[in-house]
Amino acid sequence: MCAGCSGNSTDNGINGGAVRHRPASSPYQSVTDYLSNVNNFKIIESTLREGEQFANAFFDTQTKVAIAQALDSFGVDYIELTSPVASEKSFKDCQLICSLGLKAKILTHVRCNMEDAKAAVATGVDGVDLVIGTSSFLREFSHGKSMEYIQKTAIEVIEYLKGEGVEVRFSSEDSFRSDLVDLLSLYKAVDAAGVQRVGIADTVGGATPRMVYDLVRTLRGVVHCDIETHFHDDTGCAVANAHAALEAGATHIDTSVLGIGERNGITPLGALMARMVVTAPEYVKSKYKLRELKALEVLVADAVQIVRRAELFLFVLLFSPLSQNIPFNNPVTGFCAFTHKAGIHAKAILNNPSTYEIINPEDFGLSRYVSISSRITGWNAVKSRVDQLGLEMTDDQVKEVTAKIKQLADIRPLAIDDTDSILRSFHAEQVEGVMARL
Ligand code: HCA
Ligand code: CU
Repeated sequence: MCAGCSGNSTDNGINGGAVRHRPASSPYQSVTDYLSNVNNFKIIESTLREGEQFANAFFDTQTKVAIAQALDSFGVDYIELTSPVASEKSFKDCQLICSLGLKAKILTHVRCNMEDAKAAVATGVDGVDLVIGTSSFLREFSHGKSMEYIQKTAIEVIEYLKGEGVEVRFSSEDSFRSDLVDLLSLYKAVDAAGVQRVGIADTVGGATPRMVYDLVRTLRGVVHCDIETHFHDDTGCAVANAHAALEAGATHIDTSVLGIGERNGITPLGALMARMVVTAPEYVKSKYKLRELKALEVLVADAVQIVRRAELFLFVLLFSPLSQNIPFNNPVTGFCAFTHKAGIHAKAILNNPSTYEIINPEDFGLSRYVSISSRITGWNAVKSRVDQLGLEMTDDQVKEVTAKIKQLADIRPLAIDDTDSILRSFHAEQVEGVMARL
């Protein structure tokens, strides 16, 4: 909801009744073949691991606990934590979060070696996410290990972890720039060794949905275990790639709140919810507490101060303090995500919100806002506001006052309060005129 308009949402009670589906004749139906998991996927939430790699992130213990509890309440399946070998505090915080008794399974993310695996087990996690770079870039310029060495170590570490009774996932960094034959043989071997999941990661954010579909589909034919996917957003494809991965048979998607992570981060939890609530509404609405999304995002955004101070000042000045730290055009929770402005849009929205909305804001505990304070405002939207304010006006009068609003909005930006004053004084003048004539 727009800030200037808190509490003034033009919700005329038709939201709930709106039927939100594609016209029967549309060729663009979502693909639900035997491979697809769009109706049945799990979230591995990595705000407390990948998110800690975000440039601005510093989570103290209390903040980590608050984020873990909020994620758990929202309904994510897994919470992934920073490696316990990263620092003493990381180890202790991991132990603490494991002891909270959350419904979500707790994972930690470690390099594929015995020392890290042992530290992970010592924290009491439910599962361990193993990772090693397999692309020629990383093998040559990062760890310097051969594929044979990677496979041998992986099997040893997996066997150790299985013996300890924890869930195991094996993933390769930079999967999309790794040799396909190498990658598939490695995954076949770790699958045979009994991992619960293999993971593929677009570490540099260079993959397209088509590349993702092809790789996941190929992998689906090679391994029996679940398939987790991890997409960086350097080229803006992270949500689309996650969707393509599910269509191709992936079972788990990595997310972080607001997408925070290394560089510009990974698939954002909220944007994925927006995508999937449209693709698989029953599944998403029954599984995740969508109404808690905004509070969760505010919690994380505040913890990392996503908006720089100067911008923050401007935001507070212009918009609601509630949305100050969430990017303005964020799916669902951005301040203008459900704001309708052009007269043509406003008119249709007031008749049926599905005309210009693919998502129902009420599913997320939010409201739409129909802007009536600009030069592109139409009289239908103004009429709806007039009715809300309880001012009696004929259609001709509404058209006249709309012309006044547009005239003023041509000169300067108007806030909702300005527009309401124009409506009220115009109404008062009309009433006085009638009285004077009596
Ligand atoms: C990194 C590691 C990782 C790991 C992903 C995974 C990546 O920070 O480089 O474990 O699947 O993007 O490759 O986040
Ligand atoms: Cu990553």
